[in-house]
Amino acid sequence: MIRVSGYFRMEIDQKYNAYLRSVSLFLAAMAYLSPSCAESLCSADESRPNIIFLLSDDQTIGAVGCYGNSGIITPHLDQLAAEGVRFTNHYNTTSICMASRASVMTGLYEYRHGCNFSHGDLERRFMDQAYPVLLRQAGYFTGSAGKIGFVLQKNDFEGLAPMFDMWGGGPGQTFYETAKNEAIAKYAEQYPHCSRAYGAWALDFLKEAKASGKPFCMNISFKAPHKPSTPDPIDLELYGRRTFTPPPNYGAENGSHLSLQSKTSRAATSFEDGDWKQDYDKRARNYYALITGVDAAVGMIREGLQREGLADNTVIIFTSDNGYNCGAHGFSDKVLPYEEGSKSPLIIYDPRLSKQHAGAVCDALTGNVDMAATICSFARVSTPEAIDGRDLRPLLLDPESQVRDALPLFNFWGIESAQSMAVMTQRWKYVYWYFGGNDLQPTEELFNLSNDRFEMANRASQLNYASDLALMRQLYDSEIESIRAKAVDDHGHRPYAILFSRIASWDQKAPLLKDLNTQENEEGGTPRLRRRKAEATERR
Ligand SMILES: [Ca+2]
Repeated sequence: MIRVSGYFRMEIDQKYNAYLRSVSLFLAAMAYLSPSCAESLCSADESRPNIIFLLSDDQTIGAVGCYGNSGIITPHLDQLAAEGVRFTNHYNTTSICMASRASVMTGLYEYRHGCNFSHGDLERRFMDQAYPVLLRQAGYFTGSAGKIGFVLQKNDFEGLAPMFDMWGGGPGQTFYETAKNEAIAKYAEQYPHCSRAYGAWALDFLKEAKASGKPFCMNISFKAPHKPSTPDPIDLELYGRRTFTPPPNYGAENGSHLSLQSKTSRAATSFEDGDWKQDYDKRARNYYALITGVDAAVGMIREGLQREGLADNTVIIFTSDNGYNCGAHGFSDKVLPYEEGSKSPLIIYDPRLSKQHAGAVCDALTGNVDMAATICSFARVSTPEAIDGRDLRPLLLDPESQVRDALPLFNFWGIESAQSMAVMTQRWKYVYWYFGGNDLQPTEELFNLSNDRFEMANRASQLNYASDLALMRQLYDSEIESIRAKAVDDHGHRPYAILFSRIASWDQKAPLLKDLNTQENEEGGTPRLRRRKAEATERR
């Protein structure tokens, strides 16, 4: 008989317990993830849960209490995270409303669905494979309300409504005044500001969905906290004269190490005379109060679920379509690949999971393209082949695991000199600023996010990071090859396989820009003219 000392006995016990834990986790995962469990372990209802997808507009990851912001008031989102799983590395692969929303719907990167300001509207063939359409075909009762953010080709917004069982969507940017939004105007007397009015719409949806006898998928796209800075007075009052400490990378003095190209962006030029510089506290109060209004609607929805007896079988996903720079590095706005502009909160709550998963934090690399695959997985519906997004459900059971090694970030929009592509791993962010005109030189940036979350040191030219740089360049080049192979036709994304290339010369690139700016499009204007119009619309 082998005698085991106390220390080693303890180690063996720990290993055995870890083994038992891994076995039980594996069995739980099989039951949770496998379609076959529907018949064996789960009731029919539990196998196809209801799904609520909540999307805010322009909310950066730091603008929620549970993400470490002690100045903002978000009790319901904090509670949702305490009961669910909170993701800390969630990126919008194109960080602007229109393209991001199309990526959420389809699970495709922008260069594959082609939809963005100045690139064109969403083709119907892509919407026909969007997750709400697939779920409805599979027997789900579906609904959508709020700022949809894109239209179908031929300027067809009305074509979206018949794709849902219940519709509360509005065109363009929609309005904070409830009464101005036709689809929710009936709630205006009780809820004059739209965020709570969308909560009221949701309560009516829950009743209709319950009456249908089907599982449901409800999508609410809040207007808040997008500009203009006009929160519900009920929420603004909560902040009183509260003041805030800007983040350590706040202001242009903390952006001098960043590329000159980034300084030509709307995000840079609008900072100087914008609210985030002129009156940080006032702007933050308004921004946070708008999010507090969304939080109140989340509370209304969760109360409604309890009242209708639906809470135990309804998955809730909360995220945003893009981040917001909030003055970081001297940028307002979004679009840029830096952390504040591209990252959003992501919280997923599945009430069917055991309590041991409540409050888990997951650092895996996730993206807006993952929403469609994840929602389809919850509903046990197959996704179209070869979408870019991944199913995040395995991360709910094992937050330490990963669903990908790398994720690209794109900006195909706005002034040409500030467009860029980046690639992320969990540790590194590599950004390539391709623009070499106007006396600018193409620029590489490499940030070590494991110890520099505020991106204050560009490591690209430091010799001791050469191997990391080489690896990130490889990942970047491989995404260029994907653009070359997979970019959708007729949306102006194909030239970016050369424009964003690290290898092609500026002489090869410059004529492509000229083409982009002079080519007539089907609507009779040049892309540049359309872009200016789109910028004007987006600024509202
Ligand atoms: Ca947005």
